[in-house]
Amino acid sequence: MTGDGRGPVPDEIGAQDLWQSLRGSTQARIGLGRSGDAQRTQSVLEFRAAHALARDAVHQPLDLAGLTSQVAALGLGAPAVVTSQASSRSEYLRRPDLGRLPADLSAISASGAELGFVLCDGLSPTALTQHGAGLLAALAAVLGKRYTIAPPVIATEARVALGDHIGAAMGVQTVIVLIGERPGLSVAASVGMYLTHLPRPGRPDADRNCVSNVHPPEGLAYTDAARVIAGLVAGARQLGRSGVDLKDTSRTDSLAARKPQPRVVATVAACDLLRTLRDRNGGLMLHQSGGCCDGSSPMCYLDGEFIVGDRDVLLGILDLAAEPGETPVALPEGADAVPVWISGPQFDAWRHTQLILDVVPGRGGGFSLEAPEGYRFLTRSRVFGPAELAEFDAAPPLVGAEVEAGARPPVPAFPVVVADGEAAGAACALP
Ligand code: B12
Repeated sequence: MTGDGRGPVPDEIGAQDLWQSLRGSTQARIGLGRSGDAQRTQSVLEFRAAHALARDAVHQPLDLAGLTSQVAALGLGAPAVVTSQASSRSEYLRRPDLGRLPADLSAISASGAELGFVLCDGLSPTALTQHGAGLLAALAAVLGKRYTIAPPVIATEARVALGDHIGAAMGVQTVIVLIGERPGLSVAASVGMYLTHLPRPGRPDADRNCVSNVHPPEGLAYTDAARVIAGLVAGARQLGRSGVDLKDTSRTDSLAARKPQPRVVATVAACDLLRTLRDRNGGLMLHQSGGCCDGSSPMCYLDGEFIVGDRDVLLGILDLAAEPGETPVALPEGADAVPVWISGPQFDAWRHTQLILDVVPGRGGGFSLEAPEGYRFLTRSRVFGPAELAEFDAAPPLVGAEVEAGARPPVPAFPVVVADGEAAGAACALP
């Protein structure tokens, strides 16, 4: 541009390449140039088209029949359909307060489930029509393995806070509202998710967490959004609340390169046997004590049956709900969690190796729960490389006294279930 502001458009002064590379990193309208004193016709037309799309997205009614049948097909139960006290789209836009109050919730049955999903048209029914069912499917795939999920609810002329009434009527511990976000001039069909733990009417926004801009391919992908929500759900359950005290750690956890490998992983076969034992007996724990005879095998006990010593080392917590190759989003809870302990002296001998819990035919150690099953647990080992060992310097494992005092290990940044021991690099079984 020239000093009087009437100069040539940016590309005429050779700046085109600069603007092009900047445009690649934002959907904002930057470096549009001008024609004389006016904007270029192309920019004006593009702006008007985006504005028309945004207006249409607000006013276009939700495809309720289509969404209801797509949601019903997900196998979460027949969705209930409710509406707010706003009696029309026009009233909804003029009276946000009415969009936060339910007209009638009698279609909802209290399920007592851990999680509930509410799909709300919000300010972009178009967004829900485009993304609602796909996003819900991704959420259910990740969360359905760990939590009970109530039949979904679809709400029209709805604002975020309507989810508090609906969540309370569903009787769920945590409600997740999927809602069409106010359209902007770069995206008209984007879904926001608002998570509220222990929902009840009157909750302020400070009690919620928001995950916004779900609109693949440009925005957040469904699976990434589900991963963030899974971390928030686990965090809310541990904390007992959502909102400003609950932080999203999923993005920092994804800095996997800076995190140590888990010290213990399990094969699919070991997890299958653990699940069988868990289903029959209840929560489990494993302990590798060292010494002779049974001591060289990992012993499987009912959780709490073996008294852990102050100097015993917690190698990790196996997750019986985890899939092979899946990177955990949170520490496992309840009977899915199997802590793996090793005695202090054994740890000193094996601290340079990753332990891979496996299963072989045979008879388990005397007190170990798998003894009558015709299989026994076996620990294989993979020697850590120098870079991996360096990562451990910053993250020493917890000992019994620390866990007793309430400490919890970090969420592993790598998969903890492996297809088989050899594929995981196991050199041998521990002697
Ligand atoms: C409109 C808007 C606002 C308006 C809301 C006014 C109103 N009465 O509607 C105002 C300007 C007040 C606002 C303020 C804030 N906002 Co705002 N807001 C938006 C926006 C542009 C659209 C939201 C929307 O369409 N919601 C759907 C409609 C249908 O819901 P609604 O019931 O009508 O509106 C409710 C929610 O939108 C909610 N809300 C708005 N912002 C936020 C932020 C958080 C963290 C929560 C829990 C709720 C919330 O407040 C409304 C009233 O209850 C989004 C951008 C986006 N892509 O979604 C950002 C967005 C949601 N806001 C954001 C933030 C950070 C805030 C503030 C914390 C900013 C600040 N530092 O003060 C505050 C928090 C306000 C609050 N309610 O607690 C972030 C959230 C980031 C995150 N993942 O947590 C977003 C995604 C913008 C961004 N990309 O950074 N916001």
